[in-house]
Amino acid sequence: MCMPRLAKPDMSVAPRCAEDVPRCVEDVPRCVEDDDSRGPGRNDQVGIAVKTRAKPKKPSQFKVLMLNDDYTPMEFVVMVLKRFFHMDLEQATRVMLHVHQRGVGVCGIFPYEIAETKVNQVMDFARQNQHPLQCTLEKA
Ligand code: TYC
Repeated sequence: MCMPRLAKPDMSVAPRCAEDVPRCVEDVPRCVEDDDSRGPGRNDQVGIAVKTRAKPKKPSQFKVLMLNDDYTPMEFVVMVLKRFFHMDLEQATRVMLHVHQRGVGVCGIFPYEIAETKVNQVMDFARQNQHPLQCTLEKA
């Protein structure tokens, strides 16, 4: 028997990410017994699920941006790019010089929570080392 309005999502398939988790009754497959109509013509069929869930949305992507300043040493920026964005020396040097010359550059593109974590890690590390390096995120 189907539980009206408290129907549970199918747990046999693990959600790929938080975006895939049903948030409301409308996201959950309904069965015909959820129909509130009573009396003649009532549909007595049991256990036929009607899937109404919309297509799961892809999580939005965010650019992590590094900003130039006049005081943070170039070597420190290169170290940050290697440590938090897994760049090799050549890549990190290229991105650092791009930021130095153009004012801003992209360190990577990630889902929101990862991008936010990277920004916090960079800002914390810069602060601990008394450098004014700034890092921010922007919707890709
Ligand atoms: N402009 C800095 C200097 O001349 C170097 C630098 C590069 C600083 C990139 C920040 O995001 C930055 N020492």
